[in-house]
Amino acid sequence: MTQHYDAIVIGAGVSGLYALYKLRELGLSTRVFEAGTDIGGTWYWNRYPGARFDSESYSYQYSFSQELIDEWEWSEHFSGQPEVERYLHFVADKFDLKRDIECNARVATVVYNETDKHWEIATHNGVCTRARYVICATGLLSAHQFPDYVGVEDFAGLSLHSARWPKEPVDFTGKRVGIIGTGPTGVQIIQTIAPECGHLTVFQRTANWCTPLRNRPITAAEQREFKKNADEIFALCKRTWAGFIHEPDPRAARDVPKEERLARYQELYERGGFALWLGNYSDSFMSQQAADEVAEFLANKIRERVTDPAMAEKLIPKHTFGTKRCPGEKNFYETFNRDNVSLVDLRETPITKITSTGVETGSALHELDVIIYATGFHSVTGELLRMDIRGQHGRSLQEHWSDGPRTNLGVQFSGFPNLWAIMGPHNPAVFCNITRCAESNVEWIVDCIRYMREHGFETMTSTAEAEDAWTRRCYDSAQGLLINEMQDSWFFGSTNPENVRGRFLLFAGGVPLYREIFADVAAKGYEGFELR
Ligand code: NA7
Repeated sequence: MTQHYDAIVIGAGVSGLYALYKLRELGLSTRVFEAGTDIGGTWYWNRYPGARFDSESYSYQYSFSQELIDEWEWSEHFSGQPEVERYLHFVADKFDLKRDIECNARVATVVYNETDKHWEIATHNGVCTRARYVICATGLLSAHQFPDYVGVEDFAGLSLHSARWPKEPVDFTGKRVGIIGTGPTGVQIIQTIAPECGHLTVFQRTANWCTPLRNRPITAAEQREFKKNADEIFALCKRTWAGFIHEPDPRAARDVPKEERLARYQELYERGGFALWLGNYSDSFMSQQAADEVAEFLANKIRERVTDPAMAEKLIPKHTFGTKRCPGEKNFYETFNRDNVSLVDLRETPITKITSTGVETGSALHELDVIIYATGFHSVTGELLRMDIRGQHGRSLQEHWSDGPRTNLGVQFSGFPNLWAIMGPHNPAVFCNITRCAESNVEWIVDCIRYMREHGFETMTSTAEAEDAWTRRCYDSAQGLLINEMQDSWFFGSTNPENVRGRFLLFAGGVPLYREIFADVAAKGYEGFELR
């Protein structure tokens, strides 16, 4: 039997939970479908050892309810996955959200019925619904990927992907463990499990510029401060380019004496989190010279911390500082001083295949009991393209995006009326503190729906022209930034299986500008969108 709702939300992570809350406020009957066996999205799936925030906990939390802020106590400056998951359950329980969420329900098809202007949504487990509005809250980094090495299926030991980590703890004691991938996830896992493993072999294709996280417990006095100043913290996040608490020095690095610059790098290095990445000088993302100086500063730190000079050189990245998100580390570099840790540089000796007993690189076979894949995601578009979404004239999203994703403001696609994406392609996630961006997207989308209902419009869809203009604007937004020269990253979908790679998938104009554009479009009666 087909159930009818006003709105369907796909995904019960940070974005989906808030979308449900806001749609309910509007009085809409809403159903949320979630593929996991429970809510939490990213924080449900990524339960690997060492998983934690790279945003300060109090800057990542929801801002919409003072009561929620008052009632919840974060225990650490960068809380770990178990606590974040508990927080999302606390939110869902507090606002009684779970009664409208169906877990274990991965959406398979989302098909537009032009006759009655409704969407028909079916899950893999056979639930069929119809709704006027669909909101995809499927996340940017949800569609996890195994590498396409020959033999991945053949390994006889335990294979784990970081984004599908089992709920039961994995015991590494005395085991020969191999990990492929040294992005933010790989770094968190490596530094956490190394002391436990019999031997840990790290297979590194690209070293990353890691900065110290400096996590620590939140003291009672800090707790009181954060609660009292919550509004100021959120206001600060609204002002900054990336929605974080880190504000760069407004001067260009070249206008500051070298000694003062080096002292600032040291101070930011001590401060932790993304301070060195985001709180540097105003030209950090544009000036090669400024980025190279920070890189040299960090390279020297690595040389100081890693005792074997040859190992240190392998751990020093070769790409420009700041062009990828910086993994937050704690004793990551010291991990490579341990006797039970070895590093295989895949640029020197690439993996040739995975065998039943381990990983083969060139002529060497690394025998293993466990292989951990921290190899990332089909980024940004992955989860949207895994569903079969068909808009007007039966046109699929796959067809619509055959030359790379096209969106209007990152939230709508022309030919797909009343379907919105939160944190879809072309949003500012390149530098974003996710909840800050998710909240503003949800609020804007729900305001669209409110506007439509108040003004008697049945459908809203982006015009093709506005979509083309926004898509071009996203490509242009990366021009002049150093990130544009670093196409080997998830910002460009470098490991995505689509035909088209190397398209910048995000908006690099910053979070404040993004919010201004949204406000402007709404103030002009949703310019660039067709309301019928
Ligand atoms: P990332 O940042 O996409 O990192 C994936 C890592 O896996 C990276 O080191 C990749 O190396 C490596 N990788 C991917 N495919 C392969 C193959 N085939 N062989 C060897 N190594 C491979 O994902 P994360 O999960 O670490 O982090 C994602 C985001 O989560 C991060 O930005 C934070 O915001 C939180 P490569 O660099 O491609 O050479």
